[in-house]
This record gives sequence, C-alpha cells and structure tokens, in this order.
Amino acid sequence: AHSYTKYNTWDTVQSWIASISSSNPNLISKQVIGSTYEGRPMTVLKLGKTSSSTKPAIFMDCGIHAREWISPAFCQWFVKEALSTYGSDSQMTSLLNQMDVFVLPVFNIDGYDFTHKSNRMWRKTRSRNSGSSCIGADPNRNWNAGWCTTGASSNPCSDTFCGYSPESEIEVKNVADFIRRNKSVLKAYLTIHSYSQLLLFPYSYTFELAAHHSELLKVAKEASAALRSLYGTSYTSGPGAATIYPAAGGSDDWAYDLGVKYSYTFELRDTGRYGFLLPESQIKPTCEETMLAVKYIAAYVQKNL
Ligand code: 0X9
Ligand code: ZN
Ligand code: ZN
Repeated sequence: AHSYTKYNTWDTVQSWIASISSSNPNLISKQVIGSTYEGRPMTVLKLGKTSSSTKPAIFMDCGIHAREWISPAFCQWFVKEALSTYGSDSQMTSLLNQMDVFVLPVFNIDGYDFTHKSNRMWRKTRSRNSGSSCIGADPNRNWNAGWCTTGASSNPCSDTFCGYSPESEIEVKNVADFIRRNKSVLKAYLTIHSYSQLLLFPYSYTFELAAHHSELLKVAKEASAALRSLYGTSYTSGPGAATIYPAAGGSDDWAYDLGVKYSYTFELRDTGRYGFLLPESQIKPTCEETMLAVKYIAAYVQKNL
C-alpha cells in the first residue's frame, strides 16, 4: 500500500498517481507525456486552481537517477502537501491560485523499478546500447547543454554515459519536448536528486557564471536558510561546476539556456552517512524541510512574475 513515509515501488506510485488525481479534480490533473524505454507511462501532474486564462508555471521532476529514492518520495510529499494545505496555508493557496506546478513524480521509471527488483544502486536508464552489452545512459548527462564535453563518459559501461546523442534517451526526449512545448509559461525548473545537501544552479558544463548568477545565488542562499530553520540541516549553494563538479548534459543547464531562469538542482539528505540508502525514518523530516526551500523559491518566482 502507498505510504508517504515509505519508499514506494513504481507500481504503488503509479496507482497513487491515478487515485490522487481522480480524488482532487479541482486542483490536479494528469497528462501522459510519453513512455519510457520499457513502455511505462510518464505522467505529469498539474497542480493549480483551474483558471480560464493560461497561468505561469513551475516544473519539478524527481527520480532522474534511479537509486536516489528520497527524490520520488519528495515529489509525492509535495503533491500531498499542496493538496492538503491549499485553502489553509496562505502561501500555498496564493501559489496555486496564481500559478500551476507541474510535477513528474518519477522521471527514470525503468531504472527506479530496477532498483527495487534487481540492483539497488542502479543510476541510469535501462536502454540497450548498440554494440555494447552495457545498459543505459545517465539521464542527467543526456541533455543538449555542452553535451558530453566534461564530467561525462562516452563509454556505455560508465555510470555517467552521456548516450549516443543529446536526447537519445526517450525519457529525456519526452521531458525536453514537454518543457519546450510549455516554455512560454515556465518560470522555474526544479530537479530533485540526492545526496549531499546542495542547492545548485547553472552552470555545470562550464565554470563561466550564469547571466543571473547573483540573483540565483541569493535565492539559493535564502531557500537554504528556510530549509535549515526547521531542523538545522545545512545546505551549500552555488553553481554546479564549482560546487559539486563540472558535468555537462544536465537538465538544469539545459532548462536555463532555454530561458527558464530559476533553474535549480536539489541534492537532498544526507552528506554520506547513509547516502542513497537514507532510512525511511528520515523521509518525513527531509520532505518537511525541503518543502520550505521549494516554497521559498516558488514564492520568490511568484513575486517576480
Ligand atoms: O551528477 C549529477 O547529475 C548530480 N549529482 S548526483 O549525485 N545526484 O548524480 C548533480 C547535477 C548538477 N547539475 C549538472 N551537472 N548539470
Ligand atoms: Zn542524481
Ligand atoms: Zn507537512
């Protein structure tokens, strides 16, 4: 059965997507944006008060990397909190009245399913590579942003294999197409990973600073302060290349260069004690503190529309 404080399997997340969207038709709708390599439907949830006019929006994805289980847990938590606090929390109410939030609960579904059934530490997609018996590409090295120039591998057996071309991974293509289609309304792109407790922004494919570097840094620091205020969890903020490592082909850099200014990568708990194997007892505190940072960024974006 589904639980917000457990790591749900894909089958459980899939039934949760169906039931949560049908039980709250005024605030949530769903749309399939394509299928994964193995044929699973990729469903984006749209949260927001129905409106006759087009609303500005935020896009958030979870689970680009299969083994980072806290990430899909956060997207599920976010949807629950949005629905349950709309009408009582003034910020959430105002946000969903004025904007839509698109949530992709699990990006790399095939990989996520594989981590539950076969290999807990799997990272990549599950696509077959021609001429190699190694499987999958890194869906955060496969975007058309300095593609495969640094911090990525052209070896299909590597965990950071960039793929044979940008958007060769169908999951990346589906999401990139969705973002391109909705480009005019998208004001922020948030992508949730683990672990290291970082709030990163462009660039990672170069050490050059983004045109909006100071504003992106200021917002990241304030969002991290909001996060820390709950349990004292400390986050480091900065551009990806200098803060974690140079790595090209990431979704954050791609969205930013497309014109989505507020583009952030979260690296959730912890700093390595448990790493990807973060205990289920930490799902609730991790999600509650992360909500504060995401809501801070959303409020900032909303205020600066
Ligand atoms: O390497 C990554 O893709 C991310 N770290 S993780 O441990 N979750 O794999 C960091 C992504 C930072 N952004 C870019 N490299 N574009
Ligand atoms: Zn990751
Ligand atoms: Zn809560």
